[in-house]
Amino acid sequence: MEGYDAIFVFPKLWEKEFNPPTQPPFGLLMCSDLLIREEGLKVFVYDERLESLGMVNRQDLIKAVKKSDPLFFGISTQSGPMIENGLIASKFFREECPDTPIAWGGVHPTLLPMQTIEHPLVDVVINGEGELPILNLAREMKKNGVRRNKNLDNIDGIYWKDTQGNIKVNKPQTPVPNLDDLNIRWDLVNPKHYIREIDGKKNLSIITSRGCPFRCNFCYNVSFYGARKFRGWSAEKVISEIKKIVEWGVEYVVFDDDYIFGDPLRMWKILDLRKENKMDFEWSAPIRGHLLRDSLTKKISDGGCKYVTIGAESGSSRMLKLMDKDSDVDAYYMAAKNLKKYDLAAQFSWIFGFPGETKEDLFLTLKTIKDLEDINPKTDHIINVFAPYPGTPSYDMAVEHGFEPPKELEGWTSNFREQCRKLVYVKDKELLEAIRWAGIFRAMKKRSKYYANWVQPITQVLGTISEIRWKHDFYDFPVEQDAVKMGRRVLNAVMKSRIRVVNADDETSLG
Ligand code: B12
Ligand code: SF4
Repeated sequence: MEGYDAIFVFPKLWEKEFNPPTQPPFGLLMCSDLLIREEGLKVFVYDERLESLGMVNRQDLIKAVKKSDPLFFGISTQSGPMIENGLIASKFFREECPDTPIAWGGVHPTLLPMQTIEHPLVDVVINGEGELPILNLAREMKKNGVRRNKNLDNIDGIYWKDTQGNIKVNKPQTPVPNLDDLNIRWDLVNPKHYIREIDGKKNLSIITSRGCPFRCNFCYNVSFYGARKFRGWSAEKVISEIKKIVEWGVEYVVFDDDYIFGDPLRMWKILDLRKENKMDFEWSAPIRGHLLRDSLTKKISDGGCKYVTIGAESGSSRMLKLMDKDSDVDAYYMAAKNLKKYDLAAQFSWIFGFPGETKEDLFLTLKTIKDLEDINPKTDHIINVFAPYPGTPSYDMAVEHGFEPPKELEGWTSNFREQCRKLVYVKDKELLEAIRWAGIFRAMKKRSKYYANWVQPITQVLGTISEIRWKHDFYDFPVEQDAVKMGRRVLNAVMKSRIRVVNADDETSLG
């Protein structure tokens, strides 16, 4: 096996994945594009999520590292358990190639660049979009030899450490001006690993744009891409990329953009081109509730849309204002009616536990959910507990309300969704957790067929108990919740024991 010039890892999100993901690590596949086309580099992308599903083998990563003398290693991470897994991989890289820089990029390092670069296993932080900074890092290493802590003053958009360990903050980068110049390098993964058959149709995700014209104050967008900034592939490029995946048998495209309707004219052109090219792929996408007027709902339904996801957040107008949602609850009722009229299914997601939320707000949201289900039974409702992610305006609100953020990178590993009790400003914690779990189990029961065979009966039992709770607003004695948490704790304990092995300097840590 020949060596690689660049080795990237997309760490797993959980200790064990139960379902194959439908999204490849898009960020890494796009960063790799310029490395390959501009510099002719040989790139290895390892998606750790596929490991416990038996689709990739850790030995391949180990072999790749041992046989290579790369220009850098790269880790991509969101906030959450990916951080811990990213550190495990970084430790292995440091041991194998002590003088090769380890670069971290992605949402979390961008939102908290200083805390990330302070970690001894991180040499460079990519702040924001990665394509140009990582290309320039590769060029620098190629030109003057691979060395950790070498002078990187001339690379925009990074944080780095010099030979004395001083942290340097370079000026912000200018992102790639024309996104049409960037491709998703599907050739670096096996696309089949991400194609999932759901309801007899082959599904695959794609991302066609970046940013969002809205300003919801809990969303990473405001800090990552800049408030209200939206750009995307041209409609022609979107269609040609979809043609590519349709050739692999994909019949249903999941648009995983933050907000694909950010430029409505572009979206209409995509739908026109779909028609002109006689393409019949079906699709789902996120949309704002207020857009779903009669005419627009008809238009997307005629254009192949089958499912939309709506970040509804709250059934309380007061809370929506606090979140800068720029939307009102009426819009959700309108959306549910029009979606029913054109036979579209939808997922509404809700945030519980936002700073300042009262019990009254919480029950307003519950009532809204029940109303929407009555109007349109083809709606799923996902309840999330608000996670104060760094770098967002609502994070500052949470801190004002007494939230104590982790002081070190590792601290962000704990999955916030399990951390409701730690959110000091959340009143009625037990009630909120019980409602959230009931919501999760109900949704799982509805989507039972998407889970592994052995999980399905569990979802049926838990879902049935939750439906009874939901109907009668009875949330005491949450035994089913405790059982699931215990299962999670066992998995987490397995994970912790692995980390102890790593910390004890065991060379087989990655094996
Ligand atoms: C797909 C997706 C997922 C997938 C993950 C697979 C994947 N491929 O990322 C799944 C479904 C598993 C997932 C789960 C969750 N997600 Co998610 N997800 C996304 C989504 C929609 C797309 C990610 C993506 O591919 N983006 C497109 C690429 C091009 O952008 P990118 O990844 O940021 O990469 C660019 C740069 O960041 C950088 N870069 C990234 N990595 C690296 C590495 C190196 C070395 C370099 C040089 C550069 C670099 O360069 C890339 C190109 O410019 C984003 C929203 C978004 N549009 O980004 C949310 C998002 C990342 N998810 C988010 C959240 C909150 C979650 C969940 C907690 C949701 C939930 N409540 O369940 C969970 C749990 C995540 C966890 N860490 O445990 C938040 C992240 C907040 C945060 N602080 O991390 C986001 C931003 C959504 C949002 N609007 O809030 N998610
Ligand atoms: S509409 Fe969605 S993507 Fe846009 S800012 Fe609000 S939460 Fe973020």
